[in-house]
Amino acid sequence: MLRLKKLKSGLARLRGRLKDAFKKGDREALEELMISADMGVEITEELLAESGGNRERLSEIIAEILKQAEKDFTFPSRPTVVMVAGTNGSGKTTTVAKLAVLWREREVLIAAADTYRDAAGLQLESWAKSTQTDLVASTQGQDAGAVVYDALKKALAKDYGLVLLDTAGRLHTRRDLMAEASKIRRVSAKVISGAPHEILLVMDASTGQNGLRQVEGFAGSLDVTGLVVTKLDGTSKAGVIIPIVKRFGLPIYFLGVGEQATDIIPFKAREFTQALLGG
Ligand SMILES: Nc1nc2c(ncn2[C@@H]2O[C@H](COP(=O)(O)OP(=O)(O)OP(=O)(O)O)[C@@H](O)[C@H]2O)c(=O)[nH]1
Ligand SMILES: [Mg+2]
Repeated sequence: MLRLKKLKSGLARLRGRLKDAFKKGDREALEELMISADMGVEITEELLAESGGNRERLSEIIAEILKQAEKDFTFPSRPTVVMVAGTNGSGKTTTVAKLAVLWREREVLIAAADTYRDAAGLQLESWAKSTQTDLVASTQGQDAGAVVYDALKKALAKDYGLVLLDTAGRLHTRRDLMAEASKIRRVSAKVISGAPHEILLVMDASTGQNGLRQVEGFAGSLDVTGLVVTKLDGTSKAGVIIPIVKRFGLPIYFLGVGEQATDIIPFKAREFTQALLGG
């Protein structure tokens, strides 16, 4: 449970300040902290009213909310195709590498479908090498759909169990790039019926409320099936998980807790609540 420690230490500062506020019974300070941790004004008010500012009670309520987002990841077919999407720098490529390591025994193929950013291919190649994962590489400017097509054909021919599609960072407001994301989906479905079986949206927790709006934008234009929330190893905005779960009702499959390939943990409501509030 080494990785859980990273989550706990990542949230230690916030947890410490919350603990102080509880200890002093300082409701105003507590309210301020919850809002500055990006739980949102409305939700903070609700949570405080419902819990009466009592730590155990608040902990129970938050764990209950977060429980809705707890879901085991399943692999409906061979190969299962997982598309990884999100805004620039949210941690997509790193998450692909982490998942490749986590699911190694499933026989993983990675597709470098980020053909937009210069050196994106190289970054993924270096991850593939260090994690010893097979990769369908690409060059900048290449059609992302074509890379996905090649990767899925290869996966079928060589009997891979899982294909991870790394995609370019994009804002949901960029029409051309969102169209590209849709194309990746269409191409996937053409090669393998039902693919991509999961579309994971990678969200950087440290972007807080801003990230929340991005989830909203993505979920509205791409059929996101679940979330990976990254950079929880050092953010004061981790409270944003609560409005995310309340508002979107999407599963949170994993949390990113560092830059290494093993820095990933499945999302567990109780563990997260404890890391946030102690107890
Ligand atoms: N601390 C920390 N850093 C992370 C985590 N996940 C990713 N990073 C870092 O965030 C930065 C961006 O990560 P990438 O994986 O390249 O992000 P991306 O979404 O693929 O970026 P683009 O492809 O440019 O959109 C890198 O410096 C990563 O090491 C995490 O869970 N914790
Ligand atoms: Mg990337």
